[in-house]
Amino acid sequence: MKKDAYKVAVVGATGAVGNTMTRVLEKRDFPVSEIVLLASGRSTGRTLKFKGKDYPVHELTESSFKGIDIGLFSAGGSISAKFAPIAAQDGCIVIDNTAHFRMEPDVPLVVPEVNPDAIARYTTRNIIANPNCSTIQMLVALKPLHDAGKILRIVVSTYQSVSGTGKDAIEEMLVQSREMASSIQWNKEDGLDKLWQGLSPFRTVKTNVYPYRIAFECLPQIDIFLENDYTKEEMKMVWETKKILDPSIRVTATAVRVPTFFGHSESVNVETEKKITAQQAKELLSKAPGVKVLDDPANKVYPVTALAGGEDDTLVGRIREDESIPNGLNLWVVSDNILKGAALNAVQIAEILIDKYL
Ligand code: NAP
Ligand code: 3JM
Repeated sequence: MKKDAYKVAVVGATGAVGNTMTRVLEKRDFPVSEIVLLASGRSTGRTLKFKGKDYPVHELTESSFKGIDIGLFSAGGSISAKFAPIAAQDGCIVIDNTAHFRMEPDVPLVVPEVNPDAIARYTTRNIIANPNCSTIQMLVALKPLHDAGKILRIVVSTYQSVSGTGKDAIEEMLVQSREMASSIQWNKEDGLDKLWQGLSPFRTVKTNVYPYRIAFECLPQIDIFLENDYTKEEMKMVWETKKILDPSIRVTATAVRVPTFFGHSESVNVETEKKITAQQAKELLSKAPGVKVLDDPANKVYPVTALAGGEDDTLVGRIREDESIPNGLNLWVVSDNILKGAALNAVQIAEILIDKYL
């Protein structure tokens, strides 16, 4: 049903992703006739702004989706598991940001720059899945290289910011950082043993969100451990890449949480069937949709999270040949995990949906 404007529900509207979805709908002037902001009962009574007006936050219930055209979900896997089918049954097309439906064969899993045509298959379930943030930015960067030289294998390590875990994690990192920075009295004239002493009370701080302190630390665990001793976040990158880009690609991933606020960084190594030189890769990436190349080592130009925050494009730099194999490339890929990694990708899917399929 083509319309001039659509009734849109944002599920998890008070969260890091949901709130950004509302901002992206505004910024891109998505045709919204009515916005319905949904969250848990804890948020009842709050209001949020949309296009300069205050809107109440409603508690998500089974009757929230009557008359809603599009539902943007980001309130966690168990909420989507329960409420996305209810919404879909009521005729609402769900664009789901959680991992819950991603690998179901009859649910399209979409990165608009990579496989926009998959959206056509939304009709079976009325659900479209948004991939994991780390998968999205990696595939935006790898699609042009795969088209040019066929990627055989990917080895990726991620450096993921705390905003990917949500508001509680951002707060946990800030509280820990403030406490450490103010209580550790050390300057460069002091010996390192004094720094060790200052750090010592923080070696076993009590945490709520992460298993260990995240301030001034790197944690090689994102999401739960699976039977093969990989984390679920790592396996999401493997499974989702095969579903979106090419089932024959071999992928191995290590996902690490680092103490940055916004933006995920990735060291990506690919082996291709056909040789792609670093120069060719730079040219291909410069023309690729959704990519901005920042690569001028002589002038210290490369992507960092400070440049990626608030930016729609995925930044790619440090493009160089892997000298240990005949057909290999190394890249450094950085993107705003809340924007392209979640909210923007979901709204781009909604845009294609209404333009081409409704
Ligand atoms: P967040 O900042 O912690 O926000 C969680 C949101 O979910 C809040 O709006 C919260 O409402 C709502 N919520 C929690 N329990 C609820 C319930 N029982 N009923 C209704 N709403 C409920 O988390 P976030 O970073 O925005 O992430 C939210 C979800 O998005 C994640 O769990 C994940 O599944 C997905 N996500 C996907 C990606 C991606 O890569 N595509 C990236 C990040 C997150 P209250 O404020 O009322 O508690
Ligand atoms: C990113 O509570 C949950 O089930 C959500 C966990 C989560 C996910 C997920 O698995 O859906 C947090 C942050 C993701 C994701 O995008 O895969």
